[in-house]
This record gives sequence, C-alpha cells and structure tokens, in this order.
Amino acid sequence: MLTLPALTLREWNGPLTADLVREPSRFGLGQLPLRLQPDGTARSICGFCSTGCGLKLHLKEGEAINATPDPDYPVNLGTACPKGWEALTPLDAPDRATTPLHHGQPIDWSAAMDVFCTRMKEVMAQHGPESVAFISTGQIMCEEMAFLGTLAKFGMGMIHGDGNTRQCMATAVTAYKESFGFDAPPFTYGDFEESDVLVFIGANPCIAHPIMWQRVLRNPRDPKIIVVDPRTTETAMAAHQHYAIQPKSDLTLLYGLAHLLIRDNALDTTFIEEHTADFEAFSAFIQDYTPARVSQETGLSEEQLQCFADTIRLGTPRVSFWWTMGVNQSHQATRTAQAIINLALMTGNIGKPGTGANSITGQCNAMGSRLFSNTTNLIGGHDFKNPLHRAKIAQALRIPESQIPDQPSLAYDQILEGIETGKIRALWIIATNPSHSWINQNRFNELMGKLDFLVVQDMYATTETSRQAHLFLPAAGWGEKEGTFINSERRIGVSRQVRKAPGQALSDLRIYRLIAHAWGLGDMFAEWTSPEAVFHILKRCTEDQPCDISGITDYSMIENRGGIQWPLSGAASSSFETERRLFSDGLFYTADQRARFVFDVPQLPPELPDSEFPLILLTGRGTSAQWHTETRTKKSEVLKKLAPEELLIEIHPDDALKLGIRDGDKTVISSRRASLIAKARVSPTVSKGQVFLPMHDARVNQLTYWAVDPHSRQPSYKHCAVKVSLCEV
Ligand SMILES: Nc1nc2c(c(=O)[nH]1)N[C@H]1C(S)=C(S)[C@@H](COP(=O)(O)OP(=O)(O)OC[C@H]3O[C@@H](n4cnc5c(=O)[nH]c(N)nc54)[C@H](O)[C@@H]3O)O[C@H]1N2
Ligand SMILES: Nc1nc2c(c(=O)[nH]1)N[C@H]1C(S)=C(S)[C@@H](COP(=O)(O)OP(=O)(O)OC[C@H]3O[C@@H](n4cnc5c(=O)[nH]c(N)nc54)[C@H](O)[C@@H]3O)O[C@H]1N2
Ligand code: SF4
Ligand SMILES: [Mo]
Repeated sequence: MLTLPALTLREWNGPLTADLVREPSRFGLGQLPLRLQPDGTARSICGFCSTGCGLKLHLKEGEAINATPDPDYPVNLGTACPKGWEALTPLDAPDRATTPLHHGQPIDWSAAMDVFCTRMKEVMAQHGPESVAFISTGQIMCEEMAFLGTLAKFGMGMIHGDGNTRQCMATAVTAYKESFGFDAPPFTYGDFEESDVLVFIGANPCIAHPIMWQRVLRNPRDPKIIVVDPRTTETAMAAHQHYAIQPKSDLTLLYGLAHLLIRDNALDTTFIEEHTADFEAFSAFIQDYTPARVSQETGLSEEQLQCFADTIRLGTPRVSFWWTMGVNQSHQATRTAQAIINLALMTGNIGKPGTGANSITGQCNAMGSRLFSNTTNLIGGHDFKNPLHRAKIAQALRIPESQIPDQPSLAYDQILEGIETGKIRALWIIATNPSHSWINQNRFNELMGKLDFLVVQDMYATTETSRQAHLFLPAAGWGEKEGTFINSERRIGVSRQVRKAPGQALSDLRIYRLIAHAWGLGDMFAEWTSPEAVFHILKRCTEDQPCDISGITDYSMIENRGGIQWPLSGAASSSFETERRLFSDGLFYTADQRARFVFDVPQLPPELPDSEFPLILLTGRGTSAQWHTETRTKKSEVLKKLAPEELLIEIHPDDALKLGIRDGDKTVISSRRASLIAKARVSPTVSKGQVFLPMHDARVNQLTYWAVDPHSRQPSYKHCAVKVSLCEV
C-alpha cells in the first residue's frame, strides 16, 4: 500500500493529517466554520442554475435546516424558484455516498488514493500522458475547478481534459472569442429591465431561468418580447411575437433579418464604421438571403420576417438579444450565435443599457468553468499555445513553465473518440453524469466499457455514471463546502458551508489535496490550502486579462458588495457599480479593438426526417422543478410533485390523429439507435412534424444523434429523426 506523506498544512476546517485519512470516521466531526450575518443566518449562492440567486440559510444547532431567498441580493431581489427553496433537501438523500468504493466495495481514503495513483500511473507509464483524461463540470466551485485543472495538467501531466460545459456553453465561448476577441458575455441582469425589445432565441427562461424571467416582468418600459422557438413554450406564450421556425433554420432567419435591415437602411452606420470589421463582406454575403428564400427555409411568412425586422430596426431605442441551448446545441451553432451578435452590432445594440448579444449560461458555475477549469483555455482565459501566456501563468502558479502543455486539450467528443481508438485508456469524471446526459447514450456507455480505468467523483454512487466506475470517490455537495460561483452576468458570489458532509465524503477541493499529496505533489500545492487561499491564486492568474479580478480583496468583500461582476482590476476597485456591462466604450478585445462580423453558408442538419423516421425530435428542459439527470431534484418530494410522474412526449394533434394516438396513450418512440415508451401529450405546443421530450429521463439520449458543431464541438442535442407509434402492449 502507498504511504501517504504526513499532511501538516492547516485545512480551512481542521488539520488534514495522514492520521485523519486513516481514520476517516473523524471527518465531518467538530464545529463548522460558520460565517453568520447579524440576523443569525448564513448567506449563500444557489448551486443549481446560472442565475446565481442569493439564499439565506437558517440554522439550528450550528447546521442549516432551511433555505429562503435573500431579499437583499441584487440578482433575485427576494425571489427563488422551487429548486432554490429545496436546495438543502438533496443533501439528506438516503443514497448519499459515504465511502470510496473499489469495484463497488467500500474502502477507506488511503486505499482509494493507493488505487487512484497506482492505476493512473500504470496507464500513463504504459501508454503515455495522452492516455489519461478528465471530464469536469460547471457545477463545482471556481477554486475546485482550478485545482483540478492544475493538478491534472501541470501536476499529473495529463494533456486532455474537458467539461460538461462542452454540452452547454462551448458555442457561446467560441462565438464570443471570434467576434469580440474574448469570451465575454456583455450584459448585466439590469438589461432585462431596461430593454424596449427583448428577443429570446432558443431560450425558455420561464422554465430554465425563472428568476431571470421575473426580472423581465419587472421591466417598466412595457417592452415587446419576441421568441424564436419551434415550440410554443411557456415563454413563447408570454411573447408579443412568436416565430415557430423550422428547427435549425435560425441561421437562415438571422441572415434574412440582416438582409432586410441592410435593404431598409435601418443600420447604425456610425457604430459599424467606428467599432467593427468585415461588414462589407457580410453585407455582400447577405444579398442572397431574400425574404422569399428565407420564408421558404424557415417556414415563416414574408410578412412575419418584415414585422420581426421592423421591431428590431434602428430607431427602436434598446433591443437586447438573448440566446440559450436552442442556439448553442446545433450542427451550426457557432455561426448562429455569431449571426445574433451581427444583428446587435449592425443596429448598435451593444454596450448600452437594455441592449446586447447575450448568451445565458446554464449551470451555477458554467462561467467559472470557462475561465478557470484549465481545459480548452489556459487558466484565467489564457491560451495554451501562446508562450507569453504560459510564462505568465507559470509565474502566477509558481511552477516551471515546462509543466504547462503548449497544446490545448482534445474536446469532449474527441476524448470519447480517443477511447474508441484506444488512445485514451483511463478517464476521471467529476460532477457530471454523462451516461445519462451525453448524446447517443448507448455508444457512450459502450465506450465506458472499453476503459482500463474509470474514476467517478460524485455525491451519489447511484448515478448512471457512478455505477460504472472502477473507483468511486464520494464528494460533498453544495452547502457542505465553500467557494465561489460566477453567474450568467459575470457576477462572482460566495457559497458558504452550512452542513457537514456525510460519512467520509469530502469536498472536491479536499479530494484534490489528497490526490496531490498521494501523487507526490504536496510542495507544488503548498499554497492551495483552502478555498479562499486558492481564490487569491486565481486573482493572480487574471491580472491584465479582460476578466481581471485582482481588485477583489477577499470573500468578505464579495459578500458585502452583493457579489462582484468581472472585471474588477486593482485600479477600479475603490469605486464601482453593482451592475456593470461591457463595451460601453465600443472597444472590443480583438487586436484592433473592433468586433468582427463572422458568417458562413448554412448547412442542413446531419440526420433529416425521411419516410421511415418522419418526425424531428426536440429535447430540452421539462419543468422548473427538474434538474438535468435528476440525481438531486428527484430526492425532493416537493420537487417531484411539481414534475410529471411519467415521461411525456409532446405531439401535434394532426400527427397524433394520423397515427391513431390519443392524449394519454402509451407510445413507442424510435430512432435509428433505440426505442423507448412514453405517454402521449397531444398538444399544439409542438409544430406538425415535430415531437418534444424532456432530457431529464435517462432514456432520452438513447435516441439522440451524435453530431457536433465543427467550431465549438458542442453536441446538437435538439435534432434527430424519429418515428412514433401506438404501443400495443
Ligand atoms: N429547471 C431547470 N432549469 C435549468 C436546467 C435544468 O435542467 N432544469 N438546466 C440549466 C442548464 S445547464 C441550461 S444549459 C439551461 C438551458 O436553458 P434553455 O436553453 O432555455 O432550455 P432548453 O429547454 O434546453 O432549450 C431551449 C429551447 O430551445 C428550443 N429549440 C430546440 N431546437 C431549436 C432550434 O432549432 N431553434 C430555436 N430557436 N430553438 C430551438 C427548445 O424547443 C427549447 O424550448 O437551463 C438551465 N436551467
Ligand atoms: N437530450 C439532451 N441532453 C442534454 C441536454 C439537452 O438539452 N438535451 N442538455 C445538456 C446540457 S446543457 C447540460 S449542462 C448537461 C448536463 O448534464 P450532467 O452534467 O450530466 O447533469 P447533472 O445531473 O447536473 O450532473 C451533475 C452530477 O454532479 C453531481 N454533483 C452535484 N454536485 C456535486 C459536487 O459538488 N461535487 C461532485 N463531485 N459531484 C456533484 C450530481 O450528483 C450529478 O451526478 O446535459 C446535456 N444533455
Ligand atoms: S433560478 Fe436558478 S439560481 Fe435561482 S433559485 Fe432557481 S435554480 Fe437557484
Ligand atoms: Mo447546460
């Protein structure tokens, strides 16, 4: 057995010594380091979605027993969705993992570290550093992400690591980088309240971001709301204009709108001339997107196109564009996101109150993962390929530059293809459940079966992915640890520890510390003693970047200011506003400080409906009470009552009639990959020729077709061909 070095550094809630590792029952005992407010509550940021609501945690005998929305937090202003109210419940679930497991058998941490290091080192020795990869998440703290990425890549010597943010935000990242020169969502939530027109494209905030939607409802300017979504979603029902386009025809639609704006001279020519590049080429390209062509390809009438263009044209004071997964998850996602950015640039709707080309993030710390996970970006929004960036980060981390790889990681789908070809032999999965959530699930699970070594680190050993692990590491959850999240409007918030983790479960940060010591990297991480200590390292890594946060002194400053949006440099920190948007000076992060018009010819989706599989399957969020693969939300009886008991497939009345299906009937849905049974919900909320399934049921991704956008490599979850029939049994 591997001997753990003596761990003498003081941990943030007690000394971590080898002795403790051998007596794991002592973990979780003792007083919590509670930081209480004058009213006796602790403050935290919700650990579900990217809205980043502030919660008040009410304590009894030193531990939280209840959560309520924080009336003073500038994000949610005293409101929360059902998941926020139920935030503590998943921590008490009977299936919480309490010990490490090796092939399903409980072991202690010392033995777990032995297995982890021995197997990983064996695989690396036999097949090289490229044979081991990690898959991280947008749901752990910034400090934990940074620790993982630094440990895996600069310590253990891995090259490849990606995150579930690839399933979610990769498109927005790529689009912003190419168009603005940095991954920089420009908005602040105040923009929901200050717009005259809000355009939601492929976004259903009523369900997925209900508290952002509350902010829209507070808008005093009587704004027009436009929704572009093939489905008549809850958000579409509340809109003034709903454009139920043919799925994946957004790019053509957006080019068609640009065509009309150019034709009608409805442009902000001063902004275009002073602050953008490549408009002329874009203008020439757009000539082909005539109303007649766009109408035919999108299914909208020419009158609808003109009405849309007239509502967003120059002259309308403030137009904001918002997009989410209906855009990001597509075979041509990046260019679609950029076509939205192009519209904002053309009409000068950027950098001013109530404007912007605004990508809404998904998970509580999707933004943190973009900046700090060290996966495709070098930590702090840097570039692995840039020698100056490598030198800067080496200095900030106090490590030799040679430890930083000069090439970015393979993307998630390429890591999986690497398993197929035998290039990748060991995988470490943290805080994500891809055996449920990855596209074309059966193929994914076959690939897991090919691995020599699979490590899964989760709160529950019962998830679809955890159950396949050779080695399982039990993690503390939100509320059982401390650290920062960054929400959709770039606001950094502190989440506090208010509960003890069960059994031997440890915070992800502590798990990385253990691994660092067991691997022999104790010295390298000597400074990484607590979440707040790591936060100070992160500050150094952002200096002089667009995401500079070196002006934040500590966690208390973040808490006292109601969260702090990046950037906040040292120079700016003496006086700053609670709500700040980017680009108010019209200067972007490209070399010439101009934003780019980026465009490309639209392509057809890779799997089109045909006579055998005549319907298009759309997928997405089902209810505001369900979170992704439901490892957490299913543990709450309250949330379960707010969601349907069975899997429902939405099908249009005309299609249902043709197939002899009535509301409530059992149906079989098949794609070329698999079949499943669901109950019919016959409803005109989907268009003819389309059906919708929520992603929360583990079987749904058995149907989906593995295709990715070529620029962002984000999966196209929302388009594949299926057939539906009445279930005879
Ligand atoms: N309750 C709840 N809230 C969540 C989550 C959750 O699981 N549950 N997850 C969080 C995460 S990680 C994310 S990423 C966000 C996702 O938030 P959203 O993106 O708002 O949610 P989705 O339902 O995935 O997709 C949005 C819409 O895209 C539409 N769509 C499908 N195809 C197309 C198309 O071709 N064009 C257009 N224009 N629209 C299309 C779908 O019909 C759907 O209504 O939600 C976050 N919030
Ligand atoms: N068909 C279809 N599929 C989709 C989508 C879609 O729209 N349609 N959307 C995609 C999108 S946008 C996303 S973001 C993904 C989400 O997909 P996943 O990331 O797979 O979903 P989650 O259920 O959020 O998984 C998070 C896991 O982390 C665990 N966990 C929670 N907190 C912690 C922690 O602090 N530490 C550790 N170690 N573990 C923790 C949870 O128990 C859970 O197992 O799904 C994607 N899949
Ligand atoms: S809207 Fe999002 S952040 Fe706010 S309470 Fe609900 S899940 Fe939590
Ligand atoms: Mo997501």
